[in-house]
Amino acid sequence: MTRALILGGTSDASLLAEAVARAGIDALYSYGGRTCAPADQPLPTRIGGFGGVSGLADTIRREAITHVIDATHPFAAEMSRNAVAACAATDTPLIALERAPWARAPGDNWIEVADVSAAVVALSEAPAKIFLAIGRQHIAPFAARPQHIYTLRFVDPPEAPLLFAADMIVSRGPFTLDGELEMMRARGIAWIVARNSGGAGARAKIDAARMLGLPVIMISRPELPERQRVESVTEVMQWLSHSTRLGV
Ligand code: 3Y8
Ligand code: NAP
Repeated sequence: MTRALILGGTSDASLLAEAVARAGIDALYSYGGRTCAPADQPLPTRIGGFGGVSGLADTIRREAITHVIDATHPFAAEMSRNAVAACAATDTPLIALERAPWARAPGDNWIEVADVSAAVVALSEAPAKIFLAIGRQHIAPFAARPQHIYTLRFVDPPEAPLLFAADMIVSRGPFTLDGELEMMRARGIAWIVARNSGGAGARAKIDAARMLGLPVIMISRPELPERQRVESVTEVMQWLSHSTRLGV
C-alpha cells in the first residue's frame, strides 16, 4: 500500500500535493516550520524538523512511509542530504522534485558566486542601494559592509533587531515582474543579491534586473548527493504509480 512523505515548503511541492491528493494517494506533507503561517495543503501536514537523519528514519518507519519525495528548495541542502541518508537506512524509494537553475540570458549581468560570503566580497566598495533577496537566515555576513543601503525581503516580520540598518519588505511571494520593476525603481536599487532558486516564484526579480540593466550577484546552489531527480510533478506521479505497480 503506497504512503508517500512529501518534504515540502516550495510552490512545486504545493503543486505536487494537489496532484497526489487528486489521485487519492495516501500521503503526508511536511514543512520545516520556518514561517509563521505556511500555506495550507490538501494533505495531512506535519510542521517542524524530524530530528536529523535518525529522526527522519524513525518517522518513515512509524508512519509506514513507502515513498519519499524531496520537493524542498534547492538551497535546503541539509534536508536533502538527510533524506538521502534516511532513505538509504530504511531502504525507502526516494525521488527529488527539483526545478532547473535559472540560466543566464542575453542581457543578464550576473556575477556568479559560490556562497553568501563570496557575495559580500563581490559587492562594490562604494556605497550603493542593494536588494538582498535571499531571505532571513543568511544575511548576517552583510553586516561587514555597513556602507550600503540595504533593502531586505522576508516572509515574516523580523523577530529580533537587524544587525545592520535596512529597509524591510515583508512578502511571501510569488512575485510579479511589474511589482519587482516598481519596487526597484522606487528604491533606486543598483544591485541585486539572489540565490539561483530556479522556478517561476522568484524569477521576476531576475527579469526585472535585466530590463533595468542592473547587476545580479547570483549565489550558486550547494552540492547535493546523488539521487534520482525530476523537474515535473508529472514525472513524480509516474514514478509513484510505476513503483507502486511493481510493489516496491
Ligand atoms: C516555509 C512556505 C507559494 C510558495 C512560495 C517558490 C517560490 C516564494 C522564492 C525573494 C526570494 C527565499 C525564501 C523564497 C522563495 C517561493 C515559495 C519561495 C525566496 C515559503 C514557505 C516557507 C519558506 C521558507 C523560506 C526561507 C527563505 C526562503 C524567502 C510557506 C514562503 C528568500 C529563498 O523567514 C524565514 O526563515 C524564511 C526562510 C527558507 C530563505 C532564508 O534562508 O531565509 N524560503 N518560503 C517552508 C517550511 O517551513 O518548510 O510559508 O507557505 C515558500 C516559498 N519560498 O506559496 O507559492 O518557488 O518556492 N523563499 C531564496 O533565496 O530563493 C524569496 O524574496 O525574491
Ligand atoms: P535546511 O537548512 O536544508 O534544513 C535544516 C533543517 O530543517 C533540516 O535538517 C530539518 O530538521 C528541517 N527541515 C527543513 N525542511 C524541512 C521539511 N520540509 N520538513 C521537515 N523538516 C524540515 O532547510 P531550509 O533551507 O531552512 O528550508 C526550510 C524549508 O523552507 C524547507 O521546507 C524548504 O523547502 C523551504 N524553503 C527553503 C528555501 C531556501 O532558500 N532554503 C526557499 C524556499 C523554501 P531536522 O534535521 O531536525 O529533521
